[in-house]
Amino acid sequence: MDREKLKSLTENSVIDKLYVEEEVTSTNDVAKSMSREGFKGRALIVSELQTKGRGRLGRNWSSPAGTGIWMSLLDTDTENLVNIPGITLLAGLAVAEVLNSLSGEECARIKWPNDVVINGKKVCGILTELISSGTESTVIIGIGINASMDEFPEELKDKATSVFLEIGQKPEREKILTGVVTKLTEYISAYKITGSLGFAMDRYHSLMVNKGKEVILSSANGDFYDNPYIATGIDEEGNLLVEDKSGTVHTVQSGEISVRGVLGYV
Ligand code: BTX
Repeated sequence: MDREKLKSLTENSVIDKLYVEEEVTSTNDVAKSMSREGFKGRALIVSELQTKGRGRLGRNWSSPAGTGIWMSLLDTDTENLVNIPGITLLAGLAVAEVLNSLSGEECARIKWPNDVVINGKKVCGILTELISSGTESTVIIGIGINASMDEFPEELKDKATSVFLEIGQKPEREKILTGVVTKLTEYISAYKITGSLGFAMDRYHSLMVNKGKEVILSSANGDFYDNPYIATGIDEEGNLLVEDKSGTVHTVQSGEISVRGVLGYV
């Protein structure tokens, strides 16, 4: 990652601090340490390689060197952030919009709550974490985008893809990163001011891959669901709305519940 090509982010005050690393365990871990050490403001941590990239619920996130965008945006100004899961949705929207402007088509879609997919495969994953100490809290938005991989390990072949494989160009990672962080910080500011996802709702719905589709809900603790449901959209807090067979609408919070399509992942 060329630090020079990222400097507009600090010059334009999109972020206060930029850290470009060669190797870290996880950019979210670095952000957590910074928060514990008293950092105040907005920082971006980017690394060429993550040795312990993380997904949700302790899952692994494959983060090889040089071909991906592995980053965390840390923000300690959380006073007006009413709802943390909403941030994950805004990050997905920012990534999908930037990838679509690169390709010139609406090929990147959002799979609620935290993936961006192209042609049914995951091109980006998002892990938002909140660190609280006393009355203060920090939000850490970890974003992983598969940029220029031309292949994936066997276990990911069926579900993972990259910008290169789908859009056909080896993208300039710095350009995607700058676009995503700029858009995301604008969205976060709007979210803090309005306290609702209303301002992004139409755009979110138009890019939501599972909207109007049958979905299967499942959870690790084996809760019973009357599957399948139809996903009808999101509400202003970022919850998923699903309709059961009798037409009753239910609200699904992200977290322990996983959502997949009737015929597979999407
Ligand atoms: P998730 O729990 O929704 O998805 C994790 C699952 O995705 C894995 O179990 C695996 O099946 C699949 N997977 C693993 N690696 C990849 C990959 N590179 N591409 C596509 N699919 C993959 C998603 O969690 C949240 C991921 C956030 C990653 C960022 S990178 C920067 C920051 N640092 C960090 O440690 N995590 C975040």
